[in-house]
Amino acid sequence: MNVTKLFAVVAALLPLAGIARADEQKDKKEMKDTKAQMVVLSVTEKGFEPANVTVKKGEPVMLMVTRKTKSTCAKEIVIASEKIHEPLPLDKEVSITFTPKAAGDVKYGCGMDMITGTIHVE
Ligand SMILES: [Cu+2]
Repeated sequence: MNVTKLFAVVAALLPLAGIARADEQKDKKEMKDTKAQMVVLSVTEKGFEPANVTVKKGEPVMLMVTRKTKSTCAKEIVIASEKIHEPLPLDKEVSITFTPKAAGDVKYGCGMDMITGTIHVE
């Protein structure tokens, strides 16, 4: 087989293999391209961890939240000021994005606001 033909076959197959992953990673890549601030949060028996994080205003924030325990009422995350209300399925990473517009504290919590955390925006 000549080299040109082999290259053509490989080039034709590569995108097919990449489609599923590309879709999955598209969001993360877009966020990276726009200088997203990635914040990794877990829900454990102790609550949201870390409960306090700091981000910069005016730049997109991507929260990657994974609930790691059944023993919690935080089966969802509510960020009232950003009108965000996301279910947190067990052991599944959920990504939430928003752009904090002003400096200050963005509070979030479980659906009943019993287990809480704070995103400091500066
Ligand atoms: Cu709760």
